[in-house]
Amino acid sequence: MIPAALITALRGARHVQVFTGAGVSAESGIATFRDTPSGLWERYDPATLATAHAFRQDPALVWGWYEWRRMQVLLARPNPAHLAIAALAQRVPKLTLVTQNVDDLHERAGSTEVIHLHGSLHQPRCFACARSPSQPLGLPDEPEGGRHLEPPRCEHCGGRLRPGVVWFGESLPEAALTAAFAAADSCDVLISVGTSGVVHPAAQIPERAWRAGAVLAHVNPQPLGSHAEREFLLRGTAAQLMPQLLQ
Ligand code: BV8
Ligand code: ZN
Repeated sequence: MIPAALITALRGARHVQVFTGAGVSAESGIATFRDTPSGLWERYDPATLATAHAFRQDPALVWGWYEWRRMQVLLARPNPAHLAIAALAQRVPKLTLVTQNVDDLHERAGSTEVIHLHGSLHQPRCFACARSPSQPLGLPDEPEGGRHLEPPRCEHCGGRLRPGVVWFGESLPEAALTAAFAAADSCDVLISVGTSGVVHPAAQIPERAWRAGAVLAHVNPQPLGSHAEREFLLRGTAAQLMPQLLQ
């Protein structure tokens, strides 16, 4: 059930920011970072695989993990939460969508100008010269069993391609973070959907919006901490609750 005060705040909002994490794609079948996926990957902690160090140590293991994840995304479809966020953008004067996710499910649901703080699975680049391949990657080589896959080579310098994501210990794209913070400073309502709020600096965004006077809402089946005022905890899943915000 969505509190009436939140519906009223949404109806009167000039600028709404939606901030999503892995939980918004969970009901599309994409494993979140907290739930341990099946198979080989149960033995690996994403935080250790999602690093440049891991890629240097074992490029085939890391590339295979990302190709398995890319396969999951290619087979997945946007869920009602992605669709509701795209529809919300037609209902409010201005909507800024910021995601920590590296999938393209927001775009495939019809959202435009999606701010990707942590990059994308669909934009590999060379680990050595940082240039992108002229051709998009084909279908992953079915690594759902978690096979090691040798990364393709760069057509410019022969170096190994790496996933176009921001690894732990790497800086976020400056323009994306600046835009996300600027939206947090000026939005009237911020809706955070499916994020555990542990990954920095992205995790600062909701707090920053609250300090700037925004009304906050968190969509998550798990309990989260909250301020005494101007903050709503909507306990439930993204696909269940996000369509209700459109009422
Ligand atoms: C940097 C791309 C420094 C890769 C990712 C300050 C304090 C503490 C630590 C740090 C700090 N500053 C920096 C750090 C270190 C580190 C960090 O934050 N570590 C944490 C883990 C302690 N940060 C970094 O390294 C960042 N870089 O700061 O650089 C620097 C400075 C100068 C010069 C050089 C460097 C880079 C962070 C980016 C890492 N890359 N992704 C990839 O995807 O493989 S982050 C990765 O984690 C994903 O993006 C993912 O989104 C994110 C996990 O967060 P969530 O999205 O919240 O997902 P999670 O699984 O955790 O939670 C899911 C939630 O959904 C849960 O709450 C669950 O209850 C809920 N849920 C489940 N089902 C549903 C649902 N909700 C709704 N509906 C459902 N159905
Ligand atoms: Zn190269």
